[in-house]
Amino acid sequence: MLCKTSLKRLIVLGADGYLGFPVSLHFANAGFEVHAVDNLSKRFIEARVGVAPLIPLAPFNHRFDNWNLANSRCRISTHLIDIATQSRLLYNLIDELKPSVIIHFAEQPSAPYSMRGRSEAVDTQINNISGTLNLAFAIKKYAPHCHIIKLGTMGEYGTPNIDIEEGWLDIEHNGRNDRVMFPKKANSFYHLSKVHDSNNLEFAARNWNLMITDLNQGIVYGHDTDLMELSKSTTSFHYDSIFGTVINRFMIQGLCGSPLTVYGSGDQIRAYLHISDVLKCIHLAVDNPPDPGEFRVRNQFTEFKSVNDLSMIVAEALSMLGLSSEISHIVNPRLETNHHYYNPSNRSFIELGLNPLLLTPQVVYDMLVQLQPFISNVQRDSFYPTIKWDDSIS
Ligand code: USQ
Repeated sequence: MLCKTSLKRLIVLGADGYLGFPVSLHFANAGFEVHAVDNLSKRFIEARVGVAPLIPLAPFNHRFDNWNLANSRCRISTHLIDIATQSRLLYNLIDELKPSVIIHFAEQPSAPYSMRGRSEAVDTQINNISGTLNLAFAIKKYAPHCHIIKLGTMGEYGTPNIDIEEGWLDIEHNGRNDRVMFPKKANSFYHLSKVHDSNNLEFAARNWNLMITDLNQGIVYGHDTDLMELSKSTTSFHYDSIFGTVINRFMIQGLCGSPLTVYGSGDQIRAYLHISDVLKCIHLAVDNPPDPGEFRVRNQFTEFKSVNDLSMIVAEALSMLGLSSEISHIVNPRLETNHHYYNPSNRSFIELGLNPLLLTPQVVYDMLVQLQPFISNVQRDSFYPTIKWDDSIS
């Protein structure tokens, strides 16, 4: 069923995932007509590598049932489409809906999975790059005024020895000036897939006059949002070494009385944001589209910290719950620089009015309280990393 107002029609690609699901609910709640698209590939990969979300998920088309029952005015429609291999179905969808906005999460999201071996590296890049290219062609043909919001990653930049700007860099070379895309030095085949996406989308914006925002997102943490309470459903929260992001892993490890697994020295610094700030940032991006032909990059994070700092904040929150914790430095399975300069900018969202929820022991404590009832579901054998960057299956 289509809502009457076509001005606010929005498609979420990858709506079955950790972020795509709450983002779909958020925009439906804000009055958009939301179409949720997924190919369920993450569920297949989970089964293949033997991990599962902390809280089991209902089938994709049932995850929105409670929402739709309570919100008959504008339901969330689901569409089972693999945008990487079913370009015809994607074309048909874009042609039929003529959306105003597309938010694109539909990619293989795990750096460790992409480093498991040749086959996973190839699958990650073919899937991610093909899906994004198919989308760019579909938009060019059927909805050239649609704003594409693509989820990229802060990991595209790596850890350069200069300040990280928002996607672009003004340079002077041999007395001449130019504005170039910021140099990229990603640390996994997954992060590289996003670099290639950025290059392809910048080309599409420049040559086809498309409106594209690339959100270079930091590492997300957190579980619940008010909307998930309303929909009586949950998001795909992982704590395992393949899909779990570091703060989420530390929280579950600590609740289970297992050591927090700091990789290497723990001095590596990354950019982070709470899941509720993902919703705020994406809404700001929707409200502030680029001009036609503009490839707008926004760095989507709220703060940056070392892994050691994170482990200490989580340990303090665990102590507020009466739990003691051990911080264990294990051999880093990844090849990443431990001691490095790191100074990325997130000016554009701050200038748009983002008021961040920063990581404090109290914020972690509140998440621990939400997660504690599900601890009996945890598979503890997934705490320790099994994939090594320099020892991938050939
Ligand atoms: N780390 C630990 N212990 C752990 C897990 C991770 O010390 O048990 C360290 C890692 O060595 C790394 C940092 O924590 O230095 C972050 O690791 P992560 O697994 O939380 O994040 P990453 O693999 O970089 O990727 C995640 C998401 C990805 C997103 C990215 C944002 O999986 O989808 O794009 O965060 S960013 O890294 O900023 O590119």
